[in-house]
Amino acid sequence: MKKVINIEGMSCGHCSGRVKTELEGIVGVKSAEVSADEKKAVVELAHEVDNETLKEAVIEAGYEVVSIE
Ligand SMILES: [Cu+2]
Repeated sequence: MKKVINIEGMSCGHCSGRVKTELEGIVGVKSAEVSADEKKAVVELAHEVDNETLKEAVIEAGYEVVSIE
């Protein structure tokens, strides 16, 4: 299962690294591929993780969630 998170505010690899670390710290997230250029994160889930939890992790890293698909 995959979800795509559209994120505002990332400008470089340091930003995307912060988001990746936060997302991969969530139970149920197998991996997160984060791109500052594409302004998105693709998360691979082991089981359902609600959007609110994903959103909070991005906010914790210091960025804004535009939408989750
Ligand atoms: Cu940055």
